[in-house]
Amino acid sequence: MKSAKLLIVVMCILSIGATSTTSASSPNKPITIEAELGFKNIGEQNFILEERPFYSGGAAIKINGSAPVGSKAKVHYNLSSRLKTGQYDLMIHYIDENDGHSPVNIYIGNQVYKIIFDEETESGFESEANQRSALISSVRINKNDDMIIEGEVSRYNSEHKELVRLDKFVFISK
Ligand SMILES: [Ca+2]
Ligand SMILES: [Ca+2]
Ligand SMILES: [Ca+2]
Repeated sequence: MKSAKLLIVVMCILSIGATSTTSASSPNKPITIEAELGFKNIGEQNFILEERPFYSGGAAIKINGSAPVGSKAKVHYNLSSRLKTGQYDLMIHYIDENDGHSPVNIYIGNQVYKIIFDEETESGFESEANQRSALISSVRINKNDDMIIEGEVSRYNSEHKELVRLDKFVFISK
């Protein structure tokens, strides 16, 4: 019993030490932008909020289910208020539904990055098991650059649709 208590005390000290070390050297501390915060729709189709306990921050966004297959929705994020000029790795956290292969374009500054939501997942709707992430290496962020994400509603082997569910974006400074 005594040794168990001692172990807990030692673990606490270690974790405090680790925390302070991390915050002291923070140039590479990831910056998270939740997809559901501060998003602004542009264009004809809209992204809408979806709240679920398993999402980061308790929510994500998806394209409105009434949008037809092949239609595109765009969402805009202001980056300059959160990120300094520099080079970043960008991790996009999303839900891959098995009823579509949606192409997604990420516009940052004058560059465009493309990913496709085409992983074989368990189901065609939002679930913890369908959470996926995509890494875009070495993204250059210049002053006043914004990010626009354009997703396309798609259909694959199903009567249902993939609605491009986006959870969060994590920028890791290089
Ligand atoms: Ca998919
Ligand atoms: Ca679906
Ligand atoms: Ca989220």
